[in-house]
Amino acid sequence: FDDGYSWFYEGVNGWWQYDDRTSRELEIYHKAGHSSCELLIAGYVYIIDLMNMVQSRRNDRTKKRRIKRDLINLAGRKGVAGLKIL
Ligand code: V3L
Repeated sequence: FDDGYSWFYEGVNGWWQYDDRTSRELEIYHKAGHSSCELLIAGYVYIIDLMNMVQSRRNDRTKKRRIKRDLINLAGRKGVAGLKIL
């Protein structure tokens, strides 16, 4: 975004940046003050809990990943949406 921030989800030993579309959607829900949202990511519906800052698949709530909104250059990201690109 213009302010240098983006959205990230937790991987092993680091953070993955959300894909651009999902990141933009998260930003809209966040700015509008929503406590959670449901987004389609890579073919699965995820519930993103913006209060507790975790995401999980709607049909399997047991696996939760932490998420964060952070400055891109401080986030030490692993890549974007599972792709190891800078
Ligand atoms: N965007 C894209 N893929 C996701 C997302 C998301 N927000 N959430 C989960 N997945 P789960 P390391 C991740 C993928 O939580 O080596 C990374 O993107 C998730 O992919 O049970 O552990 C990497 O591709 C996983 O493959 O819903 O850091 C991969 O893990 C699958 O959905 C390995 O990363 C199930 O995750």
